[in-house]
Amino acid sequence: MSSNIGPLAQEAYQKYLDASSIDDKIKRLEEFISLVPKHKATEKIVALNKSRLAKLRREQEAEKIRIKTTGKKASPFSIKKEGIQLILISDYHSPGVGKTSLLNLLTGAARDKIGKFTPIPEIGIYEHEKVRYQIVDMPSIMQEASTGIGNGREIISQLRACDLICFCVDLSRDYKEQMNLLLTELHKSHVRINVPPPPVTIEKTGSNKIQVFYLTSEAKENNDIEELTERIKEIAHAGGIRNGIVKVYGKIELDHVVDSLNPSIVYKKSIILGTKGDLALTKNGYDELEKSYSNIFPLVIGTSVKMRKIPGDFGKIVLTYLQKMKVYTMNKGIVAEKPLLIDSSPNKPTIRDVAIKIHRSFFESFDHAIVIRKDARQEKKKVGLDYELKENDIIELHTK
Ligand SMILES: Nc1nc2c(ncn2[C@@H]2O[C@H](COP(=O)(O)OP(=O)(O)OP(=O)(O)O)[C@@H](O)[C@H]2O)c(=O)[nH]1
Ligand SMILES: [Mg+2]
Repeated sequence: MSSNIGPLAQEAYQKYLDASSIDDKIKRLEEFISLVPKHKATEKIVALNKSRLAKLRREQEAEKIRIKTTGKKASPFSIKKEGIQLILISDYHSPGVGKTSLLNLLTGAARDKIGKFTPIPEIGIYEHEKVRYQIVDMPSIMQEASTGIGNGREIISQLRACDLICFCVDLSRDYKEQMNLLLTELHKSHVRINVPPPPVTIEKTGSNKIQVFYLTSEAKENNDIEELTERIKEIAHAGGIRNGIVKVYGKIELDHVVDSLNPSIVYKKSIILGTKGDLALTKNGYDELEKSYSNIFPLVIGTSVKMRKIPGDFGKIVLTYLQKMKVYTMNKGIVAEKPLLIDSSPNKPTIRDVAIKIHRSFFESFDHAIVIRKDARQEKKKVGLDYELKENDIIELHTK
């Protein structure tokens, strides 16, 4: 972060980013503003955060009025995200797969709820190498959850916003039944699992009918482009588009075109957590499960709460899977306690990503950065915006 801000303010800002409730956000932001040294170079940052604070206060007021007039508090299903959010789900028809047990093993939360049906979400915070993961133990998913059965709508709307969906599957029982229900209900709810968004976009225009453009060399390698173009036009037309531009960026299927017409589709990363790995024959269950779904799930982790077995570096595994990388910011030689997470894909992360992530104003007034990389030949380097970063780099940004 900019050397103008100071380590205490930096830390307060991180706490503000991590805060989950409006009240907490307001408190943290007030703290941040009070800690920023006030001078010319910080004027912009202070002003911007004061206007954020005003917005939060308006939201707080609106919420108070809402509760007063409707008498309703926010639903227990509407969960404010904190850190990296993982949601544990399972199939209702195979009760007690062990979600609450896993939540408790990772976070210590909800000990007294194990072995009882979980009707509303339970939440805990798991920390690994100073990264916070919010673990949400959802009530199990019923058949037809996609139509709203068993709080289906509330559960799915949370899944749509999370960072990682964890399918919890009891390895001592029929895994196919459990997987089928979850995959079916998510698909029907327009949640796509472990596939990237298709390389096609559709924009409506005022005139010129429907035009299709193949914009990359990969896109131009689609089979029988003429035929494909006609089909795309038909699908777009059937989807209500009379005039529009379809841009194709890679190899596509017609289903991709249908999906891209549906704004409610989300693309989510997901893993499987096999549970009860201590029970008889679960080794076979795990092997079969991993093999049968290897085309959809590249990561299946076997666990046993009874044996307290879950990878010790579960957090790191999740970060890698989500293609996120951890770096540290530094200010006047003091390294921030909390790491900063940046995307390590599709492009290699650079100083630019860090500057933008911290605050656009740091990027705009960027002068240079100092990067400290332990074990590197030259441990300390002065670098520019394009410098590529590695895990655990320590970065000090200097503004003009
Ligand atoms: N043998 C064994 N039993 C386990 C394990 N994990 C959980 N259990 C038991 O399985 C039962 C159900 O566990 P819960 O964690 O409550 O299951 P859940 O998925 O939260 O269940 P619902 O909330 O009803 O969906 C409890 O009696 C747990 O003690 C495990 O790793 N091994
Ligand atoms: Mg439970």
